[in-house]
Amino acid sequence: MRRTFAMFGLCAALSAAAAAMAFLPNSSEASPTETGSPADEADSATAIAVIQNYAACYNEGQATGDPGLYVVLESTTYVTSQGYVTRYDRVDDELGSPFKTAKLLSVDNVMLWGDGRISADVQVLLGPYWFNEWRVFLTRQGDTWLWDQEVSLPAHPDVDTVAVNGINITETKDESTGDITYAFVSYSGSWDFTETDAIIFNFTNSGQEAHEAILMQLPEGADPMGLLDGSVAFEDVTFIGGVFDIEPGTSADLTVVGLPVGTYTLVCFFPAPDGAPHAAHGMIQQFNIVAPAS
Ligand SMILES: [Cu+2]
Repeated sequence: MRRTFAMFGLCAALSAAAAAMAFLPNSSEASPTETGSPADEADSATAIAVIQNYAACYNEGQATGDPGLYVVLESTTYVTSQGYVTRYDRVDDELGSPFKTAKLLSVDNVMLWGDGRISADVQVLLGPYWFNEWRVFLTRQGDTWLWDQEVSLPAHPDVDTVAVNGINITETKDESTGDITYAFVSYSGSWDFTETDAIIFNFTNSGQEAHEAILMQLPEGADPMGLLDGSVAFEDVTFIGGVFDIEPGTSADLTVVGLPVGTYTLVCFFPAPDGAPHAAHGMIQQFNIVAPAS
């Protein structure tokens, strides 16, 4: 049974356990192969309440400039998994999060696990367009359930039409100079994609290095190379979403809903062997969302 939520909830302090103390989630890519056991109604209600509260605190934390409101609801394991040594580092960083809202769309399939954790499958919109589907694990600390892990699940946005656009990531070495050119290559041969309810960009890494694909919108008419020479400031860039750490030989999805007609940019900032970002060696690509032919 899928619970859906029409509105943002209220952020409540769930317990006094936490001392005073973004979502650029570094979710693990592998889908879980094992399953837990189905939760009963009481445990399901608990998990749903904890997740609703976390989302509410995320929104309040972003709106008020106090990310501590939700970082306090995260386990140490989670904070560390996001690349931070302490909660304070994470709070500092979250102040600059490009995703000011997390809209919880549904919570489903609550399960109990042998390690004492509880999970639920969650659909959430980060910012206006970036659709994420995660299995969220909660861990118990004293009388509080904390946000412990996100595992990416295949995205199934609840919309009428979903388009899938395949994008290959290639590395081409010039044998005479040794220089490597990196590229996003559209399977369809076109960088015009028709506007629709949801679009899944499926990236396949055909190279030998890890890559990322960050989706952003630059100021109207800006030259994307301006991201590299500083003539386009990051403050003027709108981050839409992204997939991070696409290992060689793997593929990863980036799902957006309701992305409007316009020009967008895909970019990878991972460093090439010469230390420059891949973007400086070709891994920066603009595309258009175009209106459907009438
Ligand atoms: Cu790259």
